Amino acid sequence: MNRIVTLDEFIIQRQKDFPFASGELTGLLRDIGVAAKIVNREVNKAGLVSILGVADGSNTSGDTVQKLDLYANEKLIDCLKNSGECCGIASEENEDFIPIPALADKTSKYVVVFDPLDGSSNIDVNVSVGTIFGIYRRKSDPSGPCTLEDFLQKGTELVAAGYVLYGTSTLLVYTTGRGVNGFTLDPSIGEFCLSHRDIQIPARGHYYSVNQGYYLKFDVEMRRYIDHCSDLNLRLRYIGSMVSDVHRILFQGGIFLYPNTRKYQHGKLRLVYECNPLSFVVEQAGGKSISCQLQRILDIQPETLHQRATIAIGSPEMVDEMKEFVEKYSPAALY
Ligand code: P6P
Repeated sequence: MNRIVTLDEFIIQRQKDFPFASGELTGLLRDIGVAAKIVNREVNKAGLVSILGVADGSNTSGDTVQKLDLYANEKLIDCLKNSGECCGIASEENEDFIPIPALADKTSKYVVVFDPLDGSSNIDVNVSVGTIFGIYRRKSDPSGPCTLEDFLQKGTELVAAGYVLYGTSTLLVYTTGRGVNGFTLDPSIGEFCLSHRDIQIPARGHYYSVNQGYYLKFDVEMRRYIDHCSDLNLRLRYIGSMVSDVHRILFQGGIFLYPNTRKYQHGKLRLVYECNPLSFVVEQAGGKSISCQLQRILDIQPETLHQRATIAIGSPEMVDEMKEFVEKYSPAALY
């Protein structure tokens, strides 16, 4: 039986890969692991305590905010604030970024972006939800507070990214740009333990994941590609929680699509704290991630914190195929 490798141990082992590492990134990743354990504890008993149900508000996305969203947001912010390892936070639940004053003699060089509880509409029906996070090096003057520019960096600038999936088990998957590894929470010892080493996405898979209910609202090229998936007898799997849907695609192969619709003309999903971190993970596992206008997600320059993007993410051969359909059938391609 393989020896248990905890998340902390793994992060510290891997820190040696970075000769100039000062331990701050290590500390940040560990803080996110702690926050994930705290959120997991509440997610797992959400049905028993009064944090179910809808909080009286909506977030910057206009989504109705579930109490567990707020709880997860608070815990992540608290853990990151107390660590002194980051100088700023941007969250789906907060209109503006949150500068974090330096502790004593520390000047942190990182900022963190996250969606504290993605897929929260699934909470009350006991379907898996997740946390998505990304870590950037700050670009602003380290002697002062962080600025918006620190958060509006391309995904290619990500130092680390990952997600926590609160499902049948609680799994933390992350990358620091040297491959992707997964850690399953062992509740008996309260530790995330290495369970999926060096995750590689299959070149193609049997699944496609899209909200078929919007089919008639998609552009013709996307409808043609979705018809192609159906013609191939691929299986449609759509949970309505991006982390869960992308996680299946990462592990079993396939493609996840959220194209533009009449309601979401630039797509629904958020570029900075949903699409970019998951795209970094999937690319590091050998996959691809592009917008439905065929731009590599990680190359898109964010203009605003809560900017939306269309996305096609997953197995490289399937993303390439989708690209061919767009090139062949989009009206722009016909002229
Ligand atoms: P729709 C959850 O609200 C979310 O932001 C993503 O996690 C998910 O992929 C998407 O929205 C689902 O959106 O329009 O299909 O309900």
